[in-house]
Amino acid sequence: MANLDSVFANIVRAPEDPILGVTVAYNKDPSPNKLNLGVGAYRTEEGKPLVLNVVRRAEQMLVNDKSRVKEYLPIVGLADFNKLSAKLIFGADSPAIQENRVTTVQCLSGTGSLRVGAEFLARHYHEHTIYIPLPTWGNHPKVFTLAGLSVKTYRYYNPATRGLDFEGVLDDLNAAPSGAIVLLHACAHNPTGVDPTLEQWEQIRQLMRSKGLLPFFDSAYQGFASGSLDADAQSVRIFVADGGECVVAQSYAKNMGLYGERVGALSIVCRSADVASRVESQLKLVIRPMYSNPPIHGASIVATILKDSNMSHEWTVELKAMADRIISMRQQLFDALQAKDTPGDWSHIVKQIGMFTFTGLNAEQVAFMTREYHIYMTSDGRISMAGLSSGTVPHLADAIHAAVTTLG
Ligand code: PLA
Repeated sequence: MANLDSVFANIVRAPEDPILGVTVAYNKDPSPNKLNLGVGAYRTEEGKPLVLNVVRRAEQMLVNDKSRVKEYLPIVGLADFNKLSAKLIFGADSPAIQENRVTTVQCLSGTGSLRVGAEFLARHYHEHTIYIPLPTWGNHPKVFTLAGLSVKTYRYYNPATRGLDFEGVLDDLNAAPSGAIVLLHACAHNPTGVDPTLEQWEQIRQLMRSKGLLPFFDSAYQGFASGSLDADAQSVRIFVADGGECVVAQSYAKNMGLYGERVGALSIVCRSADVASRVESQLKLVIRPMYSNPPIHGASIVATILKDSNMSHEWTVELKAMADRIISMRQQLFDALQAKDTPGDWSHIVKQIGMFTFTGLNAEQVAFMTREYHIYMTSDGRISMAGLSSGTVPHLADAIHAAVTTLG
């Protein structure tokens, strides 16, 4: 009765998010052996979340600094953070930065940066179609559609080779209308773990520039793919080196472990300083009615670390250790499946890059692993390697073996 009286009585229950919903299901499972390999969140060998030492140190310094206050930041965020973020992705000696052709605004992590960038493009860019890779991070189409862009896909992954469908990429981008926006994963493509080589990036760049396609980079894993911040930014940097324009969304969730602090940046590289400053003035009009201005704490952590060379170095060492642990998980899982003679070719586990392995397991096999082994992962067969440890590899290998042999 009371229910019928509600003005919301007709609301239909929405499904859980395909990625974050995996954690919801995991949290409800009472099994002591349960394993969450859904969301891309780094865990230690002990299976615990990690706060980097350098982050703890920076936070301590911030807390001890009594001159710090809690005033609002400007609409575009913390100035130091923005400058340092641009340097991190474009390189300290980037001509675009030196020529003041880049505008960078602090946003709510990677997602917020993508959203602000997309809303800006929907309002001020002449072409409203954005091409996203197939497959891509599940939130991309939702973010871009809600921002007012129209989403199309380009071929990216070839399930037969478990590698890049490079011909498909080139053909589909070649067929895109001139001026269309193209979403590119800067490194560690999610969910496939398949990245173009530098030579392939160069060909993509040439094609995109010749057709006037606008690159929109999503950089959510800088440093996580190879362990090197510079190596993982190469794709972005070759596009900036040619003097052309591009849009970049950066996240510090993974590489600095600042997930819940929601720290990120949106940069727009323009042809001139004058254009960049006008673009920035319009970005402020996008941000102000959305959330007014961004939070201060996380950005202050990042700025504290990046402006100090010792702390920056300490960060790169800790980042490399995370990347290396993930790479060693790949080897351990591959070895465990080899040792069990699990049917199939599993070499893609060691070939793929970044946080995830795109296993090739189907939704039915994933459901089986969750039901029988309490292993939680997204239904597309993606495994977060960062959630795995030496102790849990055998359990996962058992589950994959059973899924493959039982369900073919
Ligand atoms: N872009 C890509 C390619 C991502 O994989 C993610 C996060 C983001 C942006 C957004 O991250 P941020 O807003 O937290 O900075 N993807 C995660 C988490 C790690 C998620 O889905 O929100 C994933 O498990 O795919």
